[in-house]
Amino acid sequence: MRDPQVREEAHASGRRHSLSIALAGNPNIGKSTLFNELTGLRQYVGNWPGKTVARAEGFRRYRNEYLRLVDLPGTYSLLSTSQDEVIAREYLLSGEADAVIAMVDATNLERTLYFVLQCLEIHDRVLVAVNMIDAAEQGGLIIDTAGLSRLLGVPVVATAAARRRGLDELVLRAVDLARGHHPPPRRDFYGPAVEEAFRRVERALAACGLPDGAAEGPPRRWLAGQLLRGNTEALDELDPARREELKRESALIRAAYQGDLDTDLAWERYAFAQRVARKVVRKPGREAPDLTQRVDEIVTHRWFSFPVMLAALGAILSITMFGAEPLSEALEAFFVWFAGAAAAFMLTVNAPYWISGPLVEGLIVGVGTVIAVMLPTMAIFFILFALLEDSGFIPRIAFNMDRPMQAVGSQGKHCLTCMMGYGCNIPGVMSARILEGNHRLMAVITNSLIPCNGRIGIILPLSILFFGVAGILVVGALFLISMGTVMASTLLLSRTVLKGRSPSFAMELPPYRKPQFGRVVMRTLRERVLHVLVRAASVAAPITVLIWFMSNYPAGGGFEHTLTGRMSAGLEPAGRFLGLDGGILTAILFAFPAKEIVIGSLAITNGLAADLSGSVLIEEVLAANWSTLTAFNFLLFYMLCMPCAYTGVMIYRETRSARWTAWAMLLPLSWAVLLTFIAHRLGILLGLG
Ligand SMILES: Nc1nc2c(ncn2[C@@H]2O[C@H](COP(=O)(O)OP(=O)(O)OP(=O)(O)O)[C@@H](O)[C@H]2O)c(=O)[nH]1
Ligand SMILES: [Mg+2]
Repeated sequence: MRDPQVREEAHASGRRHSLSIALAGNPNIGKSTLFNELTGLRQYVGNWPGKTVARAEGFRRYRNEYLRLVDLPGTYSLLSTSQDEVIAREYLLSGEADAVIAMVDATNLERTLYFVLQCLEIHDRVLVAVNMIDAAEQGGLIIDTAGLSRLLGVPVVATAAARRRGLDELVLRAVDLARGHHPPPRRDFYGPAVEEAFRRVERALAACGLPDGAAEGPPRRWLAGQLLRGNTEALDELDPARREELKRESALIRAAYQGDLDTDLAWERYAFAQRVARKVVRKPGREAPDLTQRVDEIVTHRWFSFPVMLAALGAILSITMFGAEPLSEALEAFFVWFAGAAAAFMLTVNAPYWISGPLVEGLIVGVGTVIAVMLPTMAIFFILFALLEDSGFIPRIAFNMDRPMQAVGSQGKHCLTCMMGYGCNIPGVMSARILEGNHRLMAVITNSLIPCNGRIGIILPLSILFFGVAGILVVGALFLISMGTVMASTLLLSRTVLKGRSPSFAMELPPYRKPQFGRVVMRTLRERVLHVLVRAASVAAPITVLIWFMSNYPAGGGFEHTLTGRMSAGLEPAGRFLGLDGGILTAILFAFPAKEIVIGSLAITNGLAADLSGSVLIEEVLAANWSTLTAFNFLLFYMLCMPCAYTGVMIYRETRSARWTAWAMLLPLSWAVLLTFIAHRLGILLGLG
């Protein structure tokens, strides 16, 4: 049985979980997929490295116990310094985990095994899951798991997390291991000279009375490795006399080593992983031609890559637009009927206006427009986006963008954080943890320039409404403008307040995989589409009702005398300056808590509230009142102007700095004002106004 009932049960029974099991491994290896399968929770999953950036916990019942499973961020090495990787290391060092499931990729054992060897040094109870065994079998690979277990001295289980294969055995073995039913793993991966250095440091540690083992802290072997690298931070908690002695001793051992110890440590471990992988992986028969390589020759080609990316964007937008129209019309017809029926019902029961007004005109029309306008386009767009993501195309975008991003002072991985932003800016901002130093701040500050699903859900249908088929070009242009502002802002930041070098990086391109259609559709509907609808109900509904009151009271004096009327009048000059009007700016301001409510608030600031139950939906009113230039100005300004309030809070949490939060709020606003003003002036010059 799985989380979340189990979590409640565990609390209710007053019994704490009895065992903690951590999931660790390289990025994009299937840790979160496994975690989700075991706990029933919904950690973000996709075919690109660096999605999980914080620790997640979930529960699962196993016989009479509660297992706590911990999904860790992916990491290539336990010695790196980016925040997501530090989180993984510190958790493994904390000794909280009773067992660690270290995952390797069956299709790429040699490279992913390197990390497992580090796990063996940092923890006493490690179990190896050879994941993606299905993909390995498809490629004709045979993995000798028993041999691997013998060579590493730890239990090994073959799994296909995405297909739920091998999971029962994995849990069984992990529980067994967590209870301590296994000798410590082998750790002698190095050549004789390095092993001798290790022995000497370990002897010195033992002489100082440092215990060995997970319960009392990290294994001696791990501490010895740190000291041999000249890293003495691990000793910080010791008393000064012992610390100094150990520092002296390890410095002597380092100095006595003949050769480059740092290089040998890394290289010999790698060579061991290579030897093991070669012994346990067999590939009978002829090498099949590598599809990933062939496709990548075009997709990551120096010149073809950009047309390919543009074509992918164009294809997504076209399918979305043509597919969404009939669905949208059907939903609209339903809400028109529903609002009419509700209004008629209110009349028959003689409901007073202060009840029927907010309920029908505020709630039903507000929420109805959100659903009718946004649902169809959003569902199609995000299903297509997720299919592309599951296939492995997204990291290629980051790879192709690496050169242009370096030219403006950042790097390709910055684009991965932007891809997260297309879903929602909150995880977008958090995902900047995959970067370090200035690059991380640049990614945090620029993320809200990327339209999230709330905004995309508005931009797509309004573009169709105003520009018809040419809407595809308008949305394409808006996406390119948004990416352009990200790059220009990064350039600006890297030349001014965020000068200085950030560490370089390596990025891995996972193999292309056939997307799992059913899973992707379900996941997208649940996590992206339902998310917006739930927000429409929980945030948008109360706010539209509040705005309704602000726009209708004090009653009797006309719209100009209501609070909304006054705000619109106050913002009118600013609105005119940008080719908009005060009502539009007020509606955008109302959408600060949640971007998706802008349509509902436009309905109200357009003075529709009073006779809306007669039921013209806002789209028709806008189509009649706005010129195409006003529509474009609105889309541009609304897309860029600012993140939602929640994202603002998240930016502050991630940066812990009022200064960077202010940058992240004001930079988008400045772009919005500048570019909308230019678009408006150009539009007038071209006679579109
Ligand atoms: N074929 C196959 N694909 C899998 C398997 N397990 C996971 N995947 C796919 O591998 C990709 C990465 O899975 P995730 O669970 O997001 O990987 P992760 O290790 O959590 O990645 P990070 O959080 O980025 O470190 C997804 O596209 C999964 O659908 C498996 O057993 N077989
Ligand atoms: Mg993950």
